[in-house]
Amino acid sequence: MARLRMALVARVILGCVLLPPAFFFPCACSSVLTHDFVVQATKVTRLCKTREIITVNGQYPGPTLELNDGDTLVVKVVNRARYNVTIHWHGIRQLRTGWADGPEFITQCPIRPGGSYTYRFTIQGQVGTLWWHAHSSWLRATVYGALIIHPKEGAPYPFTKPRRETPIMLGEWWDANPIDVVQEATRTGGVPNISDAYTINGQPGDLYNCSRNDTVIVPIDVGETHLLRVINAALNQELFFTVANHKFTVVGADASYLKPFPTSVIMLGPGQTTDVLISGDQPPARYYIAARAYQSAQGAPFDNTTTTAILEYKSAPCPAKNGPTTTPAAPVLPAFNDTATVTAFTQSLKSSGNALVPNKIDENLFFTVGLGLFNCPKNFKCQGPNGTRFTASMNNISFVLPSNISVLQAYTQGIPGVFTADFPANPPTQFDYTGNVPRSLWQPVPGTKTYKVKFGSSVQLVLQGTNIQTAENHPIHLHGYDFYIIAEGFGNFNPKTDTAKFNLVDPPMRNTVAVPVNGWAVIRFVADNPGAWLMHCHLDVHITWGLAMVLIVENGVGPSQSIEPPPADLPPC
Ligand SMILES: *[C@@H]1O[C@H](CO)[C@@H](O)[C@H](O)[C@H]1NC(C)=O
Ligand SMILES: *[C@@H]1O[C@H](CO)[C@@H](O)[C@H](O)[C@H]1NC(C)=O
Ligand SMILES: *[C@@H]1O[C@H](CO)[C@@H](O)[C@H](O)[C@H]1NC(C)=O
Ligand SMILES: *[C@@H]1O[C@H](CO)[C@@H](O)[C@H](O)[C@H]1NC(C)=O
Ligand SMILES: *[C@@H]1O[C@H](CO)[C@@H](O)[C@H](O)[C@H]1NC(C)=O
Ligand SMILES: *[C@@H]1O[C@H](CO)[C@@H](O)[C@H](O)[C@H]1NC(C)=O
Ligand SMILES: *[C@@H]1O[C@H](CO)[C@@H](O)[C@H](O)[C@H]1NC(C)=O
Ligand SMILES: *[C@@H]1O[C@H](CO)[C@@H](O)[C@H](O)[C@H]1NC(C)=O
Ligand SMILES: *[C@@H]1O[C@H](CO)[C@@H](O)[C@H](O)[C@H]1NC(C)=O
Ligand SMILES: [Cu+2]
Repeated sequence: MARLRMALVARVILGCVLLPPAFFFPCACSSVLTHDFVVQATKVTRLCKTREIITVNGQYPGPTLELNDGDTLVVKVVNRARYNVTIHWHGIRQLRTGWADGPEFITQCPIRPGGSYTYRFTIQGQVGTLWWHAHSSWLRATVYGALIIHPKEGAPYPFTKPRRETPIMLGEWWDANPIDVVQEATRTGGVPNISDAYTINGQPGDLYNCSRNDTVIVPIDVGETHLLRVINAALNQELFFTVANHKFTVVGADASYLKPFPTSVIMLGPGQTTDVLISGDQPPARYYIAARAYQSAQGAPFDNTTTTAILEYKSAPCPAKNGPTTTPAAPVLPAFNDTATVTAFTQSLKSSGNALVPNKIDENLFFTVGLGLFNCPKNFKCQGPNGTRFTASMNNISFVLPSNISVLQAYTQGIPGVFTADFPANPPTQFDYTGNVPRSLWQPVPGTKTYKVKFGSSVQLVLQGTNIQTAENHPIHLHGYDFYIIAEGFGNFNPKTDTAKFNLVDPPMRNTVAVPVNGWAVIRFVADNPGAWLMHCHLDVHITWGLAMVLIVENGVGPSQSIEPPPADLPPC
């Protein structure tokens, strides 16, 4: 998938004076790009079976959107499927355009079958790899695509310009309808069925039945540099990613540049992206590109398969190319539970530019994140441990989505009874979060609770994993914001000693932080974007169980610090 401006794109130049090349200078011209997304049922064949899946425009993965920083994207989504749907533009700041963010019942009601909605927003100061995906039930299993932001016209990358670029979307495939899988789990209270395959750009690759003929081939030439834009679009699994015999230079993550560093393996939680350079510095041949699980929850079932694509040197001798006789060079992946490799990788991430870390804190927050168990309703048989139902929570609140209006509509229109503004700033009970937690603390309280902050507040948030039921690495995503990750560690966060570990100089900026298993992470950001912003675990099984909350950021002074009025075609509830 090379740089491909889509046929559907209408590029309208706004306010840009075209000068002859001799006068060329980086111009701040911006464009409006319009796309049509038709959500529809599409037949595809994977793992020897033909299934009907939900796609955008019949494509799986969906269309890659490419634009420049400063451009405006206008996407008309038409729902021709039988499910409610919304689309989320993962990592886009959505400054003052929260109505276009997408999570159902948070910023909008879903687009019902037969309905449509036009998402309209401007990229402001973001460059790199993001993606878009459905944010309604588990539709994002197949409804997703890459969203690539190039620097403003004429502005350079802070690294050698790669000869080629390829989005690498890691996905997860069920030999079943993913909506049936989540509905079954919701009914029984048990763990949803694990997936049957991982995929690279929609294809499982050579190691699965009936897949070999469609394995994705990524070309490279001797001596050239290739930018791989790796995106973890899997539903429920953190993944290791590597290329046999090659080293990566990591240059960005979640559309923020990083100080380049070498590594042979990266780990991405669902929602995260990582930009890596790879050089054609090996003997011309074929090499496996591969991904498989990083599974931090001990004893939990997981999909233990490996997806592959092939890095193929264009100058490789012919028989190497199509002959089934030559197997590509084998990749080396860490063990599924190799947390030490994950920690070493995470600690290598540093901002490349000037990090403007807030250091006067207005809101000092501490949220626990983890699992739990609900007692089974009477006269019902639940399939969680000892006849319970699985659940999850932040600060002991298991989030419940509103069902008849969005939080943002209820907030801006002052409609009572939809949510409460009493999400606790600190855990309601202090306990040894990562120790042996007494069973009496395992059952959270369901609720639609939000936490409200003033426009412009500097926020510090400690995300503390818990050992309730099972400790696990949780990829926590905050909508509408990028944040600095100033420290991470294992065990309980200690405000007396752990502040010494804070990196206020060059911490990485991301939109999703993988909170270490049985550990903690500290993030900081300035609440400069008014709206209602979902914060949640990006393992969909955990958001289904309630591992979420909503941060409400109030309007500041005047229109430039206030959320825009809702678009006229915002879907009715
Ligand atoms: C989940 O797995 C069980 C056991 O293999 C199977 O019986 C059931 O049909 C699966 N559910 C779905 C929705 O595929
Ligand atoms: C491939 O098919 C064979 C024979 O049907 C089966 O035994 C095996 O489990 C399948 N492998 C995978 C990875 O699905
Ligand atoms: C793969 O391609 C070969 C050669 O074209 C063909 O004989 C074979 O049937 C294909 N296999 C599958 C599973 O489609
Ligand atoms: C995962 O699969 C590999 C073989 O591919 C096997 O050696 C390993 O034991 C499996 N691990 C688990 C935890 O199932
Ligand atoms: C990883 O799992 C294996 C069993 O599959 C176990 O022997 C090993 O101790 C585990 N390693 C860690 C670091 O937990
Ligand atoms: C389930 O019950 C057994 C026996 O009473 C107990 O040992 C175990 O800890 C319980 N597990 C959970 C998750 O409550
Ligand atoms: C919407 O749902 C809330 C509870 O979730 C309820 O209090 C309210 O009355 C409902 N409003 C309408 C218009 O149905
Ligand atoms: C969560 O709240 C419930 C209900 O008040 C309580 O039983 C439980 O102990 C609390 N757990 C924690 C971790 O605060
Ligand atoms: C679809 O969305 C509407 C609200 O817009 C809601 O009332 C309905 O229950 C949803 N349908 C499903 C299947 O979730
Ligand atoms: Cu989680």
